[in-house]
Amino acid sequence: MKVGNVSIVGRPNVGKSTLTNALIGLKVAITSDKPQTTRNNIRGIYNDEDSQIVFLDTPGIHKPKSKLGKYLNKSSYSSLDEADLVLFMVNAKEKLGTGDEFVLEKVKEANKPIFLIINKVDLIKKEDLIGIINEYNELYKFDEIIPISALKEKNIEELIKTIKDYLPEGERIYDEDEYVDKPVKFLVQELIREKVLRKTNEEVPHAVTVVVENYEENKTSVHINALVIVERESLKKILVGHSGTMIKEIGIDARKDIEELVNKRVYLELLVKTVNNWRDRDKYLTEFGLTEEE
Ligand SMILES: Nc1nc2c(ncn2[C@@H]2O[C@H](COP(=O)(O)OP(=O)(O)OP(=O)(O)O)[C@@H](O)[C@H]2O)c(=O)[nH]1
Ligand SMILES: [Mg+2]
Repeated sequence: MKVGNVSIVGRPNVGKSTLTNALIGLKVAITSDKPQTTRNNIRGIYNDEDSQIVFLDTPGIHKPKSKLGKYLNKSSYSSLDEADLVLFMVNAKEKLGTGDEFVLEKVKEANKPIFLIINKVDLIKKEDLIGIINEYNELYKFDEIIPISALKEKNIEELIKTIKDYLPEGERIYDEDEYVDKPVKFLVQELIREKVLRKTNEEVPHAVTVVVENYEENKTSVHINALVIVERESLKKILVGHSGTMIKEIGIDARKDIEELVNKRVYLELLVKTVNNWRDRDKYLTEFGLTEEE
C-alpha cells in the first residue's frame, strides 16, 4: 500500500483548492476567483484499494503586504516539511513570472521530489502547451511535468497514478471514510466565507472572517448562528447590502452547500459585525494579523 503526504503549492489563484476537491471527489476546500482564498492548510484524504494519499491544500504564496499575508505564506512553507512530494502548480494561461520563480525557490529548499503541475490547460490552445513546458523545463529539472485542468477534471487520474510511483510503502493512517482533517464547524465557516468572496468585488478585501457562534443539531436539522466579521464600517455596509439583500443572498447560497455537507435541513442566521464591536477582537487580530502594517 502506498501512503504519503503530497503538498500542493503555488501562487494565489492558480487552482490549488480546485485540484484538491477534484482529487478527493468532494468539496473539502473553498475556491474563488479572488487571490488568497485559502487561509489554512487543509488535508484532503484520498483513498483507494492500494493507497492513501494526504493532499495538503495550502494558501497561495505571494509577496506579503500585511501580517495576514505573512501568516498565509508561513502556513504554506510549513506544509513542505511534512511532504513526501510537492506539486508545484502554475497557471497555463499566465506567463511564467517572478511570482512563480519565488515559489519554486522555496520549494527547492525542501529537497523533495517536485512535480510541475500546469493547470487550466482548458484555457489555452493545445499547440501552445509545448512552448510552456519548454520554458519551465529551462527553469528546473522537474521530476514530472503534468498538464491538467482541475476545473474540468482532466488528467487527474493520471496524476494520482504518477504520484503513487513516488510514495513510500506504508499503512493507512486515517480511517477510510475520513476525507478531511477539519471539523464540520470549520467547513461551515469556510462555505460561508466562500459565498462572501464570490458575491463581492475587489473592494471587499480578505479581511473577512466567519465565526460559527452556535451550532445545534438534532435528528433532522441543524441550526447555525454565524458572525461575518469585517474590519471597517464601510465593508459592513457592502456586505449587508441594500435593505439586507446582499447578506440574505450569501445566506441562501451558503445554506445550500451546508445542507449538502451535513445532509440535513439547515437553518442559518448570519450577522455582520465590525471587528471593533466584537468581543474576541484581540484574539482575532493576533490570529489573522488584520491590522494594517506596512
Ligand atoms: N478555466 C479553469 N479555471 C480554473 C481551473 N482550476 C481552477 N480554476 C479557477 O481559478 C480560480 C481560483 O481557483 P482556486 O482553486 O480557488 O485557486 P487557489 O490556487 O486555491 O487560490 P488561493 O487559495 O487564493 O491561493 C477559481 O475561479 C477556479 O474556478 C482550471 O483548470 N481551468
Ligand atoms: Mg485555495
